[in-house]
Amino acid sequence: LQTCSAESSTEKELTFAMIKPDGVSGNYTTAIKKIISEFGFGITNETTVQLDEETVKDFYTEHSSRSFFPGLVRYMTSGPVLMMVLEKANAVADWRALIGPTDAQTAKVTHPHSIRAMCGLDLQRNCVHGSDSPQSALREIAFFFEKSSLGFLPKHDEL
Ligand code: IDP
Repeated sequence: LQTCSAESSTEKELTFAMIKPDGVSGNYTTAIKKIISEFGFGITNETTVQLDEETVKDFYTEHSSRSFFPGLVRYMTSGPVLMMVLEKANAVADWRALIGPTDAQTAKVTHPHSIRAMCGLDLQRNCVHGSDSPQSALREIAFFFEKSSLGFLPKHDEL
């Protein structure tokens, strides 16, 4: 009789990734997807959407009292974004490591091979998003995608 295996680091994990408006309009989607595949992530779901103000305010609610919040909302609604659910062992930490620090200018110095160093512009326009913990990943995936028998379906309007 086989016992249930305990959770191990080889178990697959999901994370939520997004190519932000500057990444999409700067035509970085293909390059970023190539990196995603090269590093062994599967893309289980993806959808391109134009986010509205209300959705962005909800998504970034933890930052609502910060002075950069209005600018963040303007930036995130400035054009379409590509949202993806990524899957692999250690997906959350590995995707965060791959995107690099929040400030793209810092990334260019300290993490020159990171995605934000490659395509980000500054502290705000940093080209990509990644969940910061497994808990955030589940919350963010549930925020944007609906569970269905077919997997996840986008909750927000597809372009
Ligand atoms: P993260 O995206 O690296 O997890 P957070 O601190 O969660 O960073 O911030 C969310 C997003 O808000 C950042 O990715 C960036 O676009 C923007 N942001 C964060 N801090 C600042 C700031 O000080 N000025 C302008 N924009 C900021």
